[in-house]
Amino acid sequence: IYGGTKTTAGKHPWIASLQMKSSPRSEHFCGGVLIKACWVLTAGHCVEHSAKNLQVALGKQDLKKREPQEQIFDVEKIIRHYNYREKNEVPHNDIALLKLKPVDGHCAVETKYVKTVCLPYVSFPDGTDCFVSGWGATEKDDLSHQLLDVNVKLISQRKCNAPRAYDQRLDESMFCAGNFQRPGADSCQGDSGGPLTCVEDGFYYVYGLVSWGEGCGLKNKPGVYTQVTTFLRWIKSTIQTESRSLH
Ligand code: 4AZ
Repeated sequence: IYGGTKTTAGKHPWIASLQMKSSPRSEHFCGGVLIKACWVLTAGHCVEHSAKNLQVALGKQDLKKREPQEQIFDVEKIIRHYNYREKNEVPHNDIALLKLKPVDGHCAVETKYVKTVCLPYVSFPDGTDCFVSGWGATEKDDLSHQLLDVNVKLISQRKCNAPRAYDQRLDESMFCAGNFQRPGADSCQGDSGGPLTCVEDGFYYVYGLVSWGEGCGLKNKPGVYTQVTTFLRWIKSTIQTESRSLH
């Protein structure tokens, strides 16, 4: 996260750290977001590895520490969107679901530090103030061991597809967020797959997933996010189908 600040513990209890298993410590490579006890939403471009080498850490703040509030899971299944494509360096339909492997019959247990986020059911207007959070690159370092967040505003498709911005490279599966006037607040490498959340009536909604962008914190190049509302039917039907079938 560029231009961000350290979050207080439990401010984003749905954020997940996707890690490659390795000893002595697993390595964070992408973010994710808990939408149901056994289900984490992430970016399609985050899941090129096999499920075997993957783990999902919930309830984390500091990646360098073992924390009493953390909950760690193996991944039972990776389901990437059937229309995920990378074309001219741009990921399209950049979304995937991870099914967590239950431990003693259950997945995530709700605590102050681990909670599910709401799926959005309507669009938020341009200019809405939202949050993006993650352990990705900062203006100083290529990873932050502390969870950071920053405020970004939703930007209209018209502005973000303008010649000086992304010049028609955005499709309906994407939107931009940031600040054209005052750049610097942005997601960056390592934040991918993590949540952009917007608050309404005290409820947090996962409106976007960190997907791509030209650089980080640059003028006229805001962060690009997967538009979660475009994929609501896919998310709901996939979870329903997978939860119905017994394994
Ligand atoms: C990346 O490489 C990446 N500034 C993520 C977010 C942004 C740029 C790059 C947005 O994963």
